[in-house]
Formats: sequence, C-alpha cells, structure tokens
Amino acid sequence: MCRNNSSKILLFIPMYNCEKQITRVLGQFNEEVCSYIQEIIILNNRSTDNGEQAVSDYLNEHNIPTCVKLLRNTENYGLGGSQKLAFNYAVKNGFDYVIMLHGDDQGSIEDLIPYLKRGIHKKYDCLLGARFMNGSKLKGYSAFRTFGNVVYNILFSFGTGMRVLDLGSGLNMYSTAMLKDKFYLKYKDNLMFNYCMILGAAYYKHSIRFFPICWREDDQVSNVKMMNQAVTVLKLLGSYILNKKKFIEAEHRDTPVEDYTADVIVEDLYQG
Ligand SMILES: Nc1nc2c(ncn2[C@@H]2O[C@H](COP(=O)(O)OP(=O)(O)O)[C@@H](O)[C@H]2O)c(=O)[nH]1
Ligand SMILES: [Mg+2]
Repeated sequence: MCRNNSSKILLFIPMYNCEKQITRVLGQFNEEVCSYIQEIIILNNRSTDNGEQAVSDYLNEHNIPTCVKLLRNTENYGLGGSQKLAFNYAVKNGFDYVIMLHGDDQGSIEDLIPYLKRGIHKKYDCLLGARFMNGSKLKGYSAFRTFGNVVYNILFSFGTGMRVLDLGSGLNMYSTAMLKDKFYLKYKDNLMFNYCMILGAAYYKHSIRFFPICWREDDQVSNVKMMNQAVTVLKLLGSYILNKKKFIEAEHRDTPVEDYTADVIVEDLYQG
C-alpha cells in the first residue's frame, strides 16, 4: 500500500557514478519526509560504478517508509534525459507533483519540507531551490564560482524578464499540470536541460518561486566543465533573446531520442 495524501507526489533521484553519496541521500527519507511522498524512484543513468548495488543493499537493510523503485535507463540519457524520463513517468502515473533531488548528496530534502507542510507548492508551477539568494548556505564553493553563477543569474534575469535566482540547482519541484503537454521533450539532454527549463518557464509564463537551500560540495565530483558550459549557456540565452518562438520550437538535442525508457531493477513496496 502506498501512502495517501492530498497531493500525489513523486520524488526522483538522478544517479550517475555516486555510489559513495547515494546511501546518504537515501538516509534523508525519514518518516516525516516520507509522509509527503508517495513514491521515490532512483534513476540509474547507466553508472559505471556500483551505485545500483549500494542502493539495493541499502533497501535490504533499511526501511524507507514509502514506495521505492530503482530503475536503470536503457541508455545513458544524460541528466536532462533522466529528468525527462521522470517527468514522463509522473504524468503517466497520475502524480500531481514531481520533485528532483540529485543523487550525489549536495542538497537536503529537508529544505523543501516547510513549503510542503504549508501547501505552498500548490500555488506555483515550479518551486526551485536556489543556492544564491538570501538564506541560502553554500559549502565548498569558491568565490569565483559563486560570482560566476550570480552574474549568470543577472544575465538570465535580463534576458527573460523574470527574476532568476538559480539556473539549476539539484532540488526542484514541478507541478505535472504544467508538464502535461511535454513542452520539455526537445530540450537538451545534458546538464543544460535546466537552463532550457528556465527559458521555457519565461516563455510560457509559468509561476516560479525560488526558495533558499543549503548546497555542499565535499566529496562529490562535479561533471560540469565550467568554461565550456559558460560559453554554451550564453549562446543558449542569446538564441532565446534573438527569437523566442524559434528557440521554443527548436530541437536542442544532439541526438534526438525516440522514447526515454528504463527497466525496474528493484521495487520496494511500502506496507504502511
Ligand atoms: N554528469 C551527469 N550526472 C548525471 C547523469 N545522470 C544523472 N546524473 C546525476 O545528476 C546530478 C548532477 O550531476 P553533477 O555532475 O554532480 O553536476 P553538478 O552538481 O551540477 O556540478 C548528480 O546527482 C548525478 O548523479 C549524467 O548522465 N551525467
Ligand atoms: Mg553534483
């Protein structure tokens, strides 16, 4: 039996080569947190480490008080591809909201709980975790990296005409009502998917609320190639500003994927 609350909420954890951190992420799902979440899916994006084993061992030894599934993507779809897969899954399975929490333990689901408690998520299309606003806490980020992010937030704020406080943290929540028409399918499949989501939100005038989060970088390995990404992101913003409609309708993937699919590896049903 799965949990039953007023809104049906899916939480997904994109996992790629983070076997050391993933069990710490799973350790965040205590009774209170799980009282808001009907199902957790861990999406293994074809990791080359033992993340899957770490997850299934953890599930054997611990009891997470909600339904948990471990899925393995048919191919490595990139972080954006995993997000699309999770969005599609949420829409198809009748969830009202979908939360993303990165698998490498940089953030905490606890930061979102006060908003769920007060039902604030129901008033917005997106609740987006922000690393660079009043109340946020950063650990292990260099001043240069923080500065760069703040500059990009300002550029995107000008380019989109809405206040952008983070272009893509690892803790976000979306309403599936807004995702239903799958406007995101042609966005980039890599780490730049979230930048496209911000531009899409500006175009479609989604209602967004940023909320402060704690974000740490201790033993995680970031796959972001900073300089390379900085240039590509600017080009993305430039092409949006030049022709918004064209940007929204364009194919942004290098290799379009017909269908984002995954196999269920472990299914841990909660006997509430
Ligand atoms: N880099 C990368 N991360 C992925 C992929 N699929 C899922 N992820 C997860 O996405 C999250 C973000 O990736 P990461 O490299 O840590 O980027 P950063 O934290 O934004 O610097 C992590 O939790 C990864 O485990 C993928 O194909 N590539
Ligand atoms: Mg990370």
